[in-house]
Amino acid sequence: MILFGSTFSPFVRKVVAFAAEKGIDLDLQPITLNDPNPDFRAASPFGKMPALKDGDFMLADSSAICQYLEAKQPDPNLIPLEPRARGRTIWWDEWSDTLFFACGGKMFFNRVVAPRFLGRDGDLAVADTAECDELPPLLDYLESQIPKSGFLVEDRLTLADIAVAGPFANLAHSGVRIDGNRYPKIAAYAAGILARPSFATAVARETAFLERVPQA
Ligand SMILES: N[C@@H](CCC(=O)N[C@@H](CS)C(=O)NCC(=O)O)C(=O)O
Repeated sequence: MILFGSTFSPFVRKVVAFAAEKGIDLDLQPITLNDPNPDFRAASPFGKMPALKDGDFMLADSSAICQYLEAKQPDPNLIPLEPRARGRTIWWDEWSDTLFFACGGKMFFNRVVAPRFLGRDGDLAVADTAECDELPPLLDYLESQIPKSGFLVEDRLTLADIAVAGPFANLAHSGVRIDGNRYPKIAAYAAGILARPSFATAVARETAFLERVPQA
């Protein structure tokens, strides 16, 4: 199976980690923003990463791809079957893809993507407002929701944790440090999930890449 994308995208990183936790081999083919690669364009009609090609089957969108992989290879189960747990898992996936990304994406785009990848200035005021005003309510909510087990749903790893913890790598790349005094659960939670081998390799590669790419 081919996955088009870059793990700098939290959506791509989510699929890479999800597949790794299931033991599914993905051939990650690097894609940049607005990439004209025809196979990628065929798999992702609106040009967004990630996109999957499995033989003659193509699919875009990280959540759709995770659902596809889960149906294709049910073990180990990462999207619970019990109705409430499943609903909560989809809630967290959605929370991360919409609310969390709407905030974190402003920091990552303006502090990293624009200056480091696109060679132009980002809007640092937008990034700063996101960090100071938009991030705290999201973190306050997450801090209130993390159970003692360290997993958001069913006290075991699910798509919820993969979706929610992954973007903390983007926050780190954007220079955001989680205050362990204010957010002790989040600090431990994000560090623990991102230390899993399913995330650690990609995140280490991203960090090493950023160290080599100069600021604009
Ligand atoms: N809901 C989609 C979002 C995908 C997405 O927005 N990806 C971004 C990168 S983080 C992208 O490809 N942006 C390129 C563009 O909008 O042209 C998913 O879960 O995969």
